[in-house]
Amino acid sequence: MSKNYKRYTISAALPYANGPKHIGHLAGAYIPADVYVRYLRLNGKDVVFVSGSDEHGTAIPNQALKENTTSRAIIDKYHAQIRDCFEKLGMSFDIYHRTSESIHHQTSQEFFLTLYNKGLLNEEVSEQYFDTEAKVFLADRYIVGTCPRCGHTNAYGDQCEKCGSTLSPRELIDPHSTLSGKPPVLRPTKHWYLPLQQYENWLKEWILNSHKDDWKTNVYGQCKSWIDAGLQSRAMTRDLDWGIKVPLPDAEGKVLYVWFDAPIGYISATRALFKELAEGKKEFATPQRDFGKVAEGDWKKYWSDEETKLVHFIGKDNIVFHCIIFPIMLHTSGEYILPDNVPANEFMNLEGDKMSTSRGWSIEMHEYLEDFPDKPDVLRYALLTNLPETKDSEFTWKDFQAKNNNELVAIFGNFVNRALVLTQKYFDNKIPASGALTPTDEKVITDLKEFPARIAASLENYRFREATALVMDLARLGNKYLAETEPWKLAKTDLPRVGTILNLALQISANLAVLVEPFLPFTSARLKLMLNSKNFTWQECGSHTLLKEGHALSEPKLLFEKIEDETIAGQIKKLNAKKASIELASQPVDLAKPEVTFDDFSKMDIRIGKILKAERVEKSKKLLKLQVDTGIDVRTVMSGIAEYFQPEEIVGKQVTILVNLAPRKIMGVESQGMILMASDKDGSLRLLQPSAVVSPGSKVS
Ligand code: B3M
Ligand code: ZN
Repeated sequence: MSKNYKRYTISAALPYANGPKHIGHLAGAYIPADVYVRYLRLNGKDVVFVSGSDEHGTAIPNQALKENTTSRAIIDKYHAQIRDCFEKLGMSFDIYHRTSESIHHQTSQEFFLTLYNKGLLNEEVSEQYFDTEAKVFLADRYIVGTCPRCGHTNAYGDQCEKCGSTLSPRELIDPHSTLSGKPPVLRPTKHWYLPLQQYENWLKEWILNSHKDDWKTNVYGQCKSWIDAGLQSRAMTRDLDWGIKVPLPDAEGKVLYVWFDAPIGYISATRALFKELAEGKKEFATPQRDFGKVAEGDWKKYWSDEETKLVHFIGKDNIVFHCIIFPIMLHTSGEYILPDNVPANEFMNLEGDKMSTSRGWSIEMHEYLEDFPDKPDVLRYALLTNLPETKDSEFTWKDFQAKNNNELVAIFGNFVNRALVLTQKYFDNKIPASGALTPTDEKVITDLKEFPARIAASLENYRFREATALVMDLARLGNKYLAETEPWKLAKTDLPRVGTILNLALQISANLAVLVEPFLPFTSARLKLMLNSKNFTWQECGSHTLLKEGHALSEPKLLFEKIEDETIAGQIKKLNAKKASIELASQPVDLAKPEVTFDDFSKMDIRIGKILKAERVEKSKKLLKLQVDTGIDVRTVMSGIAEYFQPEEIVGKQVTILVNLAPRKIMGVESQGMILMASDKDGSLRLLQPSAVVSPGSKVS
């Protein structure tokens, strides 16, 4: 199965530019993809790494509606945000493209026409919901109604968020349009369908037979259940005013289905990359070996030549599109290669719950970077050691702290720092000579030799957690070697022996600097700087003679720093607060009460008073007994605010009071008025106070 490929095309899913992306997205697709690509480059492979923003589909106009702006403004805003975060986290894309670019529109339309001209798309007319007032066909998300399964009255045309069922708009009871609020009507509309079922046999051969052993079981299993359940025709076009126009004369108001154009985005990104390379407007993300002069048309080799290995990195919710629909498109077009592998990951949960931006239970990339701007590698490490490779995994802040403090600081950082500091102290910061080797040294040298191949084997099989653990094992080997040989104790008696030990420790450090690069690129760069070492390749690693005797080192600095308990507690608090505030904001407010006349209103005598005294009421959790100076008199008011205020904190405060409310007895005490309060959606109460102190008895009108 494992073929020797001449070049590589590696893609990472195109995130929708409709909002920020969280660390679960990173763990799903981007970090594994980046590690893989960096590893290939270190091995001198010819590779292009593409990704970019997915800027079509209903997700974009949906968000524009929410933010009260245009689709264009949404994609510009989130494209820039996501691209910048990726860059700060070290994602080494050769190009981070956009599906709104004209070269992408052109590539997608050409692709559509290729299939159309071959007669592979079926034109079908079906009935779809139409909003007669807004004069548009409604995307599933724009239709709400009652869920036929659970009775939830606000279910969407594609999904009920209460019970989680997948729905189709026609199943909704009492549907209405979110645009006009009116019930939509069914209207015939024409679309172009890809008959997936016609390719079942081909898919069975290609996936179920040929990739049984090399695709991950979670990916293979999902494909198998789709194929076994029987495939259906799927419309490749939509009635929408946002997207890529269907390139046919009779297709007014129709655009390509977002899942038709988005994966083509990988192709158009590659095209754009080579165009810019050829024009000298761009360079590869990392200096490439000499693959000759680049021409604009070279992109084709990365998509058509059988000697190119195509790998798609995605999260599990994208499997069907990358393993079934897009491959059928590639196959039937007759022009493209197929993915060799689609190593999709499962999901990463967060602190015991599903990660979700909309529910506020997430750590967004930009949030992490704001709080830990100098720690991109710590996040990479915490995610890498915890990737949802075979099943869902979980991110916790405590684990993040432990990975940093117990592994990055205590093992990796500690080892490298000891080697460097001792060399500075005893050998003028130059690589000391290596003398006679002991059996301990020999054993370490033998172990060291095996690491590059062991790490490579894990990476070739998309086992990134295992590969990350191996790199840490190499640091552990070094740490243990120093602990056993204790060079700091020998300095007085046997300096040459100390030199031999440090020489080997520094050779391990030099290996680490290279082998850790795919995983922790920023750390690798800093370590290389301290070691003053050149860019060794993967093949050169494993050697214990990378750095020559007398080679001068630079000033040692700490690679990692401890993360304190307070920092972690602060993050957990922040996460809970974000969720609570989103929950509160999403609760509906009560509708307005029936209209009143001005006369009705002016019957109420509302004044500003001052609380003179406040005391708890025996046997009541809710009540405080207040003495209020109303300006007119001093009176007793029983107020239900004891759960929100301590008596001592409100004495002296100004309050708003209805003074002509008929008195009534509460818990045996006559209450002579009512303190007005703001009650939030969760029922919590706050005092209403004038914006500056006014004299008691001031009227409110
Ligand atoms: N934009 C869905 C997602 O962000 C979709 C991926 C497209 S990959 C071609 O998960
Ligand atoms: Zn439901």
